[in-house]
Amino acid sequence: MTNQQIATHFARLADVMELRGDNLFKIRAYRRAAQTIDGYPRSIAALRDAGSLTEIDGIGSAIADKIGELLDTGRLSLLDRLEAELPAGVATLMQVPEIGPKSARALYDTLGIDSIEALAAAAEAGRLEAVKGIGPRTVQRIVAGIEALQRRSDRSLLGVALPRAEALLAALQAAAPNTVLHSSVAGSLRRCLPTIGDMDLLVAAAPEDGATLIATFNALPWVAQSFGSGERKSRVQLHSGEEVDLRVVEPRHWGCALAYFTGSKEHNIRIREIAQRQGYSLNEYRLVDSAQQEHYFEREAELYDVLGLPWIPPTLREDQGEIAAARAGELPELVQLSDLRGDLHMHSRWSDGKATILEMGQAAKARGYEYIAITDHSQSLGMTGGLTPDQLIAQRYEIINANAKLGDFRILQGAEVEIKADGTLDYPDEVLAQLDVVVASMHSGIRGGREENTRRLLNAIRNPHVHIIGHMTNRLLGEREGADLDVTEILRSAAEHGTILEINAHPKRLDLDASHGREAIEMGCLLSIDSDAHSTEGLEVMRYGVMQAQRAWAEAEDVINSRPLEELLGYLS
Ligand code: DGT
Ligand code: CA
Ligand code: CA
Ligand code: ZN
Repeated sequence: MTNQQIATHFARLADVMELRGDNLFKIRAYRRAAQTIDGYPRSIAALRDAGSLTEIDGIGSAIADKIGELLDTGRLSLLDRLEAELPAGVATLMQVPEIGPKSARALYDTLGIDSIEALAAAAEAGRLEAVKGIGPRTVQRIVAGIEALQRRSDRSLLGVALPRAEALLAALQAAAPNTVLHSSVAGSLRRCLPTIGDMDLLVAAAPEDGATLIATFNALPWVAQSFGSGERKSRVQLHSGEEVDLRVVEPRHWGCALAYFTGSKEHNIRIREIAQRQGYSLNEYRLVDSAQQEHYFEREAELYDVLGLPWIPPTLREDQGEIAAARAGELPELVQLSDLRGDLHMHSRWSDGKATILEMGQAAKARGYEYIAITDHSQSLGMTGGLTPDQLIAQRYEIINANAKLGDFRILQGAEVEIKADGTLDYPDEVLAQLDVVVASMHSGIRGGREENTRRLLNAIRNPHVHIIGHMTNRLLGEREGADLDVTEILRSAAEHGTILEINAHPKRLDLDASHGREAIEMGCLLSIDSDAHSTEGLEVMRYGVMQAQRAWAEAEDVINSRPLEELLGYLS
């Protein structure tokens, strides 16, 4: 059992006791223990074996005994008993991020709510405000919390799953040299969705190698358990939690199989209809014509070609008009990572970044960029070490010095200025006017209503000193809903004022999302794909931003940072 798992049990014990109205001192002691254990740098299990648990501050013999029980039996009998005494389901209310023990208790006592479903129904029926201490704002937060909980599902971030999948394929290739003839990620990974349900991997190998490859894959050290495998497929769970579907096909099946397993299902259905209309039948291995002749394709493009279509990039395969566009010869020429010449949103040690300005510049130059903007946080974001106007002046000197050392490369001075709750910006216009690049973002207070949030963004968009709106909704995938916004109104205003909209490439953000990005382009807005890096390694996430831009049908000309420096500066001024 990990320290974190032990801590979770004590935190839950404290919650349940609070829900019951138990002794406050005990509750506090359990909560403190949970915090201590969670943050403890060494293995609690090992300390217990060494008999030295009680040497830790805040862990007395009673708690040490409970840790022992947990480690031996995997359970806390006290917690089990107290939970059993509660009305069934009340404790589960606390899974909703906004609901603590007090509200859970009040919800049950007042309205008899004992499940997430009952909670959602009561919220919908407008009954929650009858509960003491719950006002309209809290209701909104509870509704958002329920949605977040339902969505928190088991999907993993593209930025986490894709590198893992790529490493798995490389490990398979290394473990079975000369056997893997082609390999690729498929499914939502290949279509680059922001979150991934399960990982689909596809490998081509000679028919006689299939079974060995499957066995080799199942024996890779990353694989925790197998849910069953055959000659040509395997479904496993990794130690890191993800589930993986591996398929092995013959090389001649590669084109059809890759197309089929890439999906989306909706895109596949449309493709199959097109095949049928031409008298073919199509499955994941081959195309059969009306004379029962079988056709195999080693490349995906050959399949599309037979159907009279150009190859459609996987990032477009969502049945969102890509087939009609392909037929009309109007597929976009999608922006590529190599089109980007710079990165206009990143942080240095001046606020909450880990690297110096010079280090960020060197790392960006090494990636082949021509320019970057350092956009540290503004003053009101205290916990990020946001800069005062005076600090901005001092920072300017450091940027000038770094530029002198970097030669043919340019660091621009920017800021990520907070759009405050009242819609004003965190620097006065005179300060903003001194900066090369102004990214305006909302971090705080996005739980205001739709109107308030929209008004804040519109104010920023109208400000002539603001160049870019950073991560428009401020969503955090799997953690937090984005702000409720009138997106169309915002995009219209951005187009009108020439304000650029960011696709933030951080794997947790990917904000704008693809549908907003596409709407923005259709309305005539420019995009900027930015890393929001807080370290030199943080620059690497750019590829996820490019993938989302592709999903938004963006071409290089839609993306401001694909332009050369002079052109960029011309636009910004
Ligand atoms: P996910 O895993 O939820 O992120 O989404 P996908 O798209 O990876 O879905 P998954 O893993 O269930 O299936 C992978 C691909 O296999 C899917 O994108 C298309 C193909 N596929 C799966 N089931 C069907 C089906 O019933 N019909 C068709 N036409 N294709 C399917
Ligand atoms: Ca999948
Ligand atoms: Ca799958
Ligand atoms: Zn930032």
